[in-house]
Amino acid sequence: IQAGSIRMRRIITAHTDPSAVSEALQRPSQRSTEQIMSIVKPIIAKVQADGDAAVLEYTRKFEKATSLTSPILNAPFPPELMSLPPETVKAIDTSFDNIKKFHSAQKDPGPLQVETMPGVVCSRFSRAIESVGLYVPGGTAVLPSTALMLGVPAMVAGCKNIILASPPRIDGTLTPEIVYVAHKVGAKGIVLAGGAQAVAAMAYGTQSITKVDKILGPGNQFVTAAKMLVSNDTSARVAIDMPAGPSEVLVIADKTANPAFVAADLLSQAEHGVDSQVVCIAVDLNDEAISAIESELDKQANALPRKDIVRGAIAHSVTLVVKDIEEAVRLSNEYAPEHLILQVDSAASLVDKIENAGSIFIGQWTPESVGDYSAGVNHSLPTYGYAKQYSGVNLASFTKHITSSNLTAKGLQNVGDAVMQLAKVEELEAHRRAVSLRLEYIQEQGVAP
Ligand code: HSO
Ligand code: ZN
Repeated sequence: IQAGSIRMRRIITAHTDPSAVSEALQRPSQRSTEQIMSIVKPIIAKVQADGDAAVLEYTRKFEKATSLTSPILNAPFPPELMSLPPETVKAIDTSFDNIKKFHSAQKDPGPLQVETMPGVVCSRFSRAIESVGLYVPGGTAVLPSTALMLGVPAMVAGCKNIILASPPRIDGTLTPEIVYVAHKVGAKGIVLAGGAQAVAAMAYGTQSITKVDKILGPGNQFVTAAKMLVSNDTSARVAIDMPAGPSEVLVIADKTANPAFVAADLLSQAEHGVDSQVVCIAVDLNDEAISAIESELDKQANALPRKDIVRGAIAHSVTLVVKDIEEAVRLSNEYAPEHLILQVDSAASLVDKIENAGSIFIGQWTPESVGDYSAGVNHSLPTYGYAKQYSGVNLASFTKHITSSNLTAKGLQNVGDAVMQLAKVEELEAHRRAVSLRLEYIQEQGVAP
């Protein structure tokens, strides 16, 4: 290995104890939740107590935006704040259209209705969550794509009040791309704050920021901790999308995979942050084939502007060499990656076997980047193994369901005995009588069938 070379650890599973393989698939440990919570709690309390003044104070302190005078930029947004080169406008518009198409197709086809017994009709239908707060992280990269991934489905769902939150730059402004996206999705305003203070402002509301019903969007550990705290506070009555951790990708590659493509995909995730993790599962590849991926990775990594970040991510990343595709799928399902890239022969036929993943990228012509930006799928996905129980952001994230029951007299006669008997078992007499007095009425008065 040459000095300065960037390469991942290599583990051949056939020669390794299974517990060591599982160990290699652990996510990099994060700062303890308790430690983070102790930093975040007082920030939330201060925003709750002092509102706008507290939000402004934190933004001045953390973003160094000392000239900022209001914690929110309200719509309509001045055109000069979203002036962009035409090629950027075109890219945002194309991505917006595709994300809109895919999320519009996720709408319920109409109320679901089932007659469970003659005269007993149950329905379910969805309604938009009225007010949502969309967190768009700042930090080492500007992420207008995240504004699209959250804003477009919120708009499609019909949320009446959409607000964004994003930390401003040092001069107090936002990147014009984010303002343009906010404008396109019909956002009412953009909270000029990041971190726990932005989350608290949207959860409780301030003098100038409306309280929201749900907060969505990725963020660092402080943002995640704040989201968890406010969603546990019944006085806030606010929901969150999911806990978020650092971004990650798992690539399954076999002999048919192009080493340059595999390396490029691993690096596109590694450049997100030093805490990102990338995993390559090499299916029955010989030494030469693995070395080809490794030298591509090293070569490409060293040519990247963010190579120092990449180096950090690669340091806790791993290549697992496995014997067959079944083993690859088993390990991938165990890891439950946020992104799963399949660069294998007949990749599409493998999808049926995937149980846990945020989003799958099928075949050699589908880099994760297309899903990150423009294909139409959402890039706000469960990380840190949460793909085992969470879906990524989708249209349903911005809606909730209402159910209804509608019975005829005949229906009540049909289901009444079951209800009365269970009410009796639970010793809830008022429940039983709500049925029995109606049944008696029907018996005495008769009703039209
Ligand atoms: N891969 C990131 C999303 C993103 N990539 C934003 C580029 N910009 C997490 O899914
Ligand atoms: Zn990405």
